[in-house]
Amino acid sequence: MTRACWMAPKTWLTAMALGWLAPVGVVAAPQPANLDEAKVPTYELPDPLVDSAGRRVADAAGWRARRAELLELATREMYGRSPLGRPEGMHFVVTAEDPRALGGRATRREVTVQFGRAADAPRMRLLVYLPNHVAGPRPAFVGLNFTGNHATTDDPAVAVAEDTVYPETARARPRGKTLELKARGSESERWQVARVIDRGYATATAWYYDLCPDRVEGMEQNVATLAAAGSTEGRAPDAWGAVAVWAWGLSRALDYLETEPRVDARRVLVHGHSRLGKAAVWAAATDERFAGLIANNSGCGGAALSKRFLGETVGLINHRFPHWFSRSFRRYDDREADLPFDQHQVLALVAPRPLYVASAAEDLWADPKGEYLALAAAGPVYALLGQPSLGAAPMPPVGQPIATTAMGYHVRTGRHDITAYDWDRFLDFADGALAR
Ligand code: GTR
Repeated sequence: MTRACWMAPKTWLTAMALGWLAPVGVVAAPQPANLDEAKVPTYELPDPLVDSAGRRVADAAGWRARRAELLELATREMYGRSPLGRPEGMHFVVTAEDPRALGGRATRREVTVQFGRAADAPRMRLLVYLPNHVAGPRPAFVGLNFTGNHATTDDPAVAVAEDTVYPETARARPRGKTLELKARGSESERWQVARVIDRGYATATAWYYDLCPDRVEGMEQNVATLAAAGSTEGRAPDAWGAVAVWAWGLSRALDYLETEPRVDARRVLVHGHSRLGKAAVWAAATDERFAGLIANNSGCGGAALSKRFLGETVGLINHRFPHWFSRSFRRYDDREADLPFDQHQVLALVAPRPLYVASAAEDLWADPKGEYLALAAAGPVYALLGQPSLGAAPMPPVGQPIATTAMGYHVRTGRHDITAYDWDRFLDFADGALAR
């Protein structure tokens, strides 16, 4: 399973479509993925503005009640309940600071968020850059990264944590310096720190493994040790999965940013790519302190509609990543029609806050069209709350972003990734959405 994660994306797509990668000895293999738009089944999307008793939501107060109902549904049936809030004794330790980072353009701070009083409590290491050329509290982006903070920037001073280097493959590769040096900056294209700083935004990130290692045993490690919610298979059906643990960590990052005078904590956008896009979606849905959401190529369990059964499906995701969602979500494996909600309603939980969804044309696994349709179907909630939605606009062509000050979307050329093109769109959207 792990080895498969490092296949070339094309091989992945073919393998998944043909159903080759089902692990043996687990439950029956899910149906292979469909990548053909013509084979999307007929489906019905539940209306976010009609409650479980069939009553139509008429105003903002009515939406609060409906929102609570939808949040409970998505919690119980999909992401699972978080057993933790802000941990007792949580504190922040600044481990490094440089007021002249990135050639003087930024202040870099490395902060350990200690999830308890004890020095050996589980922790998350946060890397923060604050722009120097603009005064006053700045809006910010916060998101988790895949391979360690040092991978998100070429800045040579960022600490390389021993355990952050391609952990799943490190066993098969020589450990040590060469690997670390190779990893430094290896995701800098995806983070565009200088670009973000130059536009006047602060940016913060942490490595997602600090919160919950991305493997079945991860559900009993790190943050999970604070909660004793159970192992991947031993959890209560509605107990949290890894995506919810990662989302919880994003809220803790925001706790830190609330203490930073150079950040405007009321203007922090949470963002994420792929599985970390799913985590960002859930963080924005559950924590209304986030000013908005940017979900990049987040696919199944993120922005994409499950009921389209195109690309990654509920059955495939639960089969390959049994720790990501609650155990209760498995009852919808290959039964997407039975889902009492869909991802447009999870996105609607972000309303009226700014919401941007981004897709990549070749990333069929994440179902670009399903991502757009979910965003569009959240629109009526935005409209009800007095925000400009995308209305009935059809999915825009590749390379032609559409946005209002509340909702935005683009599909770019190319593969599953985050690029400078994506960041330019996110920054343009943030300028409009967070303007004061
Ligand atoms: C894939 C997974 C997707 C997406 C992606 C990623 O293997 O099927 O849901 O999360 O990984 O995170 O890059």
